[in-house]
Amino acid sequence: MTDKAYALFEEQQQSRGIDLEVIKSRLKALQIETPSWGYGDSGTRFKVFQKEGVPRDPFEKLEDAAQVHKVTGLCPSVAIHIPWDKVEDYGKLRSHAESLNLKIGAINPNMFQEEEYMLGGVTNSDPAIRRKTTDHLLECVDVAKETGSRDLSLWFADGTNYPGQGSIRKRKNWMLEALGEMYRAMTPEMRMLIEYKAFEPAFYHTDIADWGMAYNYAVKLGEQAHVLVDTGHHLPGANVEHIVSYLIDEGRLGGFHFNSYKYADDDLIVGSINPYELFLIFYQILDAAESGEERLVQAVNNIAYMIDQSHNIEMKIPAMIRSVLNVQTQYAKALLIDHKEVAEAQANNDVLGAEDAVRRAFEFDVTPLLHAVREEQGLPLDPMKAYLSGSYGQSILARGKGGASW
Ligand code: LRH
Ligand code: MN
Ligand code: MN
Repeated sequence: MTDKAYALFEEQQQSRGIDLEVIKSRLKALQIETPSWGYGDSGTRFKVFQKEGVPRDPFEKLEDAAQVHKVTGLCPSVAIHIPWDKVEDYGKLRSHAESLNLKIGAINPNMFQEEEYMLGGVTNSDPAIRRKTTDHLLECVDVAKETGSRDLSLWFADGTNYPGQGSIRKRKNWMLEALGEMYRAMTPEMRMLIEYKAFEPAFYHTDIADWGMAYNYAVKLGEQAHVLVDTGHHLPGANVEHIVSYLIDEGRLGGFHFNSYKYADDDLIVGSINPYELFLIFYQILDAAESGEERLVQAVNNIAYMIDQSHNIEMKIPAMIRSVLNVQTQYAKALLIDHKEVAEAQANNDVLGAEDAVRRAFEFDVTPLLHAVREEQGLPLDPMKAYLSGSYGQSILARGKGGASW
């Protein structure tokens, strides 16, 4: 059945001049980092729900992440958040990850959950609070050294709720001061990924509100600083794929925090609300890669794909499996775009032809392709089914309720 479906798919794609061997090897190279906090209990400001079987510490979070990698083959690294994942010995956490066939990925400092941060961390008007926050950033550089992590991803909750509450210009410069101090502490291999967010928890102004501000900081800091695009952090209607393309061309797209939103920073499963946007993001990435220009190919190769979601009502591990499979599916579809056809239509000012060449790839059913890739990699054809029919989900129930939460 699978063979027959693949043979048909192959015939269909061959007739379009698509080389499936190249596409399969690109699919096998896709890596998506999962976040430690996506395995813990989470909720909204109204309630954090306690689920049975949630990991009780960072070691157990890695064990759950290993299950996602085991059935999908897509997630060899896990981002951690400090101090949510603070441990005595990061070498031990790293070894634990390695014993599970995983690596520790991006280090995320937490600058929003202490009383002192109410009016800001690095942009607080109190120099002692700015110092404390900057010290935490420096501590995270040390953690990255111990875990062998390349990326430090920074999201700042800093902002104000009312006009006049703070000096926007002073805060801008305090931000640069703190980032600069951290930047200078990094090793040459490390990267600083600067995340932006339009609003929330600050509702009047946010110190790094959009990609332009993040980009400006990155340029001021140096080559090791890049922009992190969290797909849920834009105002409704923003053209995220435009931002992606612009940043790739500037060599400053550090990576993604993937999730979905309907209204704002909803942190829903990536691809669950607007899969076409995800597909179009990959279209821009592949368009840059296809150009063959060395600087663009390099920019694309350096993009870190990460999930950033809060699974409030879902079972954590299956929610993560669904998420990475959704990313894989949209990537597979984008790989079917015939870039030559698009370029020809563009050259002829054939608006509808160009749109059709892009959209048509989205409309293919890539199931046979994904099955073939998984089969060749010795992975279960249906990763979700494989996880749900295994015993791990049952075995973790012994952890009880009241696991780690953010
Ligand atoms: C808050 C947020 C942000 C960070 C994450 C840890 O908006 O979701 O995206 O990356 O918390
Ligand atoms: Mn994020
Ligand atoms: Mn967010």
